[in-house]
Amino acid sequence: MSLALVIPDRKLGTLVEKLQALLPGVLIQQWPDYSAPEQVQMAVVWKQPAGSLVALSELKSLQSFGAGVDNILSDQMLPDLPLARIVDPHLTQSMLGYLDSVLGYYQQRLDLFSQQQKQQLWKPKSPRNIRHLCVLGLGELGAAAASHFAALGYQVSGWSRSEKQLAGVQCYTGEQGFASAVALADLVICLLPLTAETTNFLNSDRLALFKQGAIFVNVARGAVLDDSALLAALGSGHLQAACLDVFRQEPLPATDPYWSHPAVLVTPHCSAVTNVDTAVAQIAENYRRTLNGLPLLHLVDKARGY
Ligand code: NDP
Ligand code: OXD
Repeated sequence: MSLALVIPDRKLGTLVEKLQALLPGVLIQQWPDYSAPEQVQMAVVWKQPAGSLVALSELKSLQSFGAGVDNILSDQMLPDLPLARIVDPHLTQSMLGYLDSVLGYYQQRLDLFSQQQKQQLWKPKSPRNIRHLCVLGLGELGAAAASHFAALGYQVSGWSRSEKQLAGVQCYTGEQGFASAVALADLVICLLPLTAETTNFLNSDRLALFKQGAIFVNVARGAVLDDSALLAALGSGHLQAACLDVFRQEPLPATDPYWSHPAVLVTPHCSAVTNVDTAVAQIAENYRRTLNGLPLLHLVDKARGY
C-alpha cells in the first residue's frame, strides 16, 4: 500500500508527517525518489513534471494538491485516471479574507495614499464608493464570495456557465449575460478556472464591457486574462485599477510591467493557499476510497477541464 507525492519545489515534511499519522502503514513516496513505484495506488500532484507518473504502473487515481487543476491537466503524459481536487472551507475562508482586504484597500484608497506617500503628498480624500460587485465564476469559491458580499449588503452580480440561484445575487449565463453581469459593477472579481474556453477570455472586447472606472481583481489564473488588453484598459483609464494575485508566468518575471505599474497591486498567488492540516483529511479519505474502489470526493470533470 503506497501513496506518492509529486509536488516539486515545495517542502513536504509536514505533509508527509500529517498524512502518515492518518494513514499508518502506508508507504509515502516522493517524486523523484520513488523506492517502490509499482506499489503506488494514488498520486497527489501539483505542477507535476511530464512523465513523472509513468513509473507508477499500478496507479488508480490522482489527487490535486490544490483547487485548480489546469496545471495537472496540461500534462501531455497524464494517465487517464479519476482526478480529485481540494474543496475545503478553510480555502474558501482564506479567499474571502483576501477579497475583504482587497475591497477595503480600494474603498479606503490605500492605493492612492501609498502613491502619495512616495511623493510626501498630504491630500486627504473620502473613501471610494464601491457598491456593486461582480463575481465571474460561481463555483465553490465564486458562489461563496458572491453570497458573502450580498450578505454584507452589496449589490452583487455573478456569471457562470450553468444557471444559478443565489440569495441576493443577480446571476447570469452566456455571452449576453456576461455583458449584463459586468456592466454596472464597480469591482469585478475573476474566479473562473483556466480551461480551453476561458484562456484569454478577458480580452479587450470583454474588458470594454466593464463599467468605466471599474476595478478588476484576478484571483483565478493569469492566462484567463489577456495582459496587453488589461494594460491598454488601464492606460486609457477605462479601468481604474487592478489587483492581480495570479499570472501567466509565476513567479512574475522581474521585467514584467505589472511590477511597477501605478494602478496595479501585485500579490504572489497567496489569496487562498492549500491548508495542509485540512487537506490531509481529504487526501487520506480519497486514498481509502481508491483502495476500496469507491468514487473519489470532489471529482474533476476532465472533459470540461474543471
Ligand atoms: P469551481 O470549479 O468550483 O467553479 C468554477 C466556476 O466557473 C463555476 O461556476 C463554473 O460554472 C464557472 N465556469 C467555468 N467555465 C466557465 C465558462 N466557460 N463560462 C462561464 N463560467 C464558467 O472552481 P473554484 O471556485 O473552486 O475555483 C475557481 C478557480 O480559482 C480555480 O480553478 C483556481 O484556478 C482558482 N484558485 C486560485 C487560488 C489562489 O490562491 N489564487 C486558490 C484556489 C483556487 P458552472 O458552475 O456552471 O460549472
Ligand atoms: C489552487 C491554487 O488552485 O493554489 O488551489 O491556486
